[in-house]
Amino acid sequence: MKTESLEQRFQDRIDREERIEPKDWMPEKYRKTLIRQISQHAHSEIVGMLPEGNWITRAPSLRRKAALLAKVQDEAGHGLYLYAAAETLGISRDEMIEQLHDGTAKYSNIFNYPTLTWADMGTIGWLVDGAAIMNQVPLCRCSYGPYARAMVRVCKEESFHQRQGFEILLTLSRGNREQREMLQESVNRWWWPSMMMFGPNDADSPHSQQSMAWKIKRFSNDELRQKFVDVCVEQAKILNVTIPDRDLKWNEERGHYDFGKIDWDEFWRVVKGDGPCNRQRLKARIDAHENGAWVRDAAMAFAKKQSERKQAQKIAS
Ligand code: BYC
Repeated sequence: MKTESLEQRFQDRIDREERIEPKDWMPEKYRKTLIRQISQHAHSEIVGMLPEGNWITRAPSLRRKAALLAKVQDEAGHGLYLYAAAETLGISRDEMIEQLHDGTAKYSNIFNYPTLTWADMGTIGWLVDGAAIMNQVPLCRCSYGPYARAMVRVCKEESFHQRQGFEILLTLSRGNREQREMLQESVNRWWWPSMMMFGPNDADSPHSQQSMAWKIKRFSNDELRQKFVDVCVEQAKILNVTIPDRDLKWNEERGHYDFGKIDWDEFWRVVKGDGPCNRQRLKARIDAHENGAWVRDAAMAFAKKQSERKQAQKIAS
């Protein structure tokens, strides 16, 4: 009875658009849902550095290299804000990393595809960051304070990322035939995986209903996917590129573009670990973690020494 009224009071706070903060009472399921979503989001940022990292040494100019390097560093920063936001819910960074490495935590499907050409750096910015912004801007109004605040800065940086990607593609679209073909081929490979980033259709999304009631999610997976399609069709015209979907057409009645069927078998295969690069991505993360063990050990030893020195000074004075 007591729990029921606590839950009701919690829901009333959400309905009044009050922010929930780390020390406030919250249902266990709310805490778990947020840990799941925020940690998976953090993992996506960290794993998401790998496909682009592949092109830093091969960027076609110093200017392109500097921008790409800065973008990948931003992604590391996003991962760190998000891990810190998840830690406020009572899970440690070590536990989250372990869940990524042993495969119990997911990360975005999109980062299990290879980056085969320079055009992929542009397409990731345009479509992948574009999809990410569509999903993340509403998260700035998420009911959980630390997550919402982290998202404000993430979104500002993501919008720069999206523009730098679009500008790479715009340059290719004004280039020679080979460059224009490279652009089209890249968009052909990334379009459908980007559409999958929004998650399963609403009818097949087990978490959506509760997450919307708790105002963690403000729009459903399908609503965001539709907004993404509507925006991209117009941008594709500027790039003079064809979106690889024969069923894409304006629906006057709905006031939106209709689009073709998504291959959900492919989505689940990739999410469950059997995409083109899943093994390579996880191996790279695990290797980096193991190779960095000495840095963590040294930092811990230094912190211990500092605190012992402070303690000794206190006793002496
Ligand atoms: N990939 O009930 P649903 C970035 C899973 S990083 C893999 O709809 P929910 C960037 C889902 O986790 C972009 N798995 O779930 C970085 C669930 O499985 P579990 C990352 C997916 O949570 C570097 C199951 O399917 N963005 O921007 O209500 C460079 C059922 O789904 C995916 C975020 O993480 C997927 N795409 O809704 C460039 C944003 N979709 O957990 C760019 C924050 C679904 O029960 N997250 N699943 O095992 C969200 O907004 C929501 O978690 C989602 C899914 C919309 C993704």
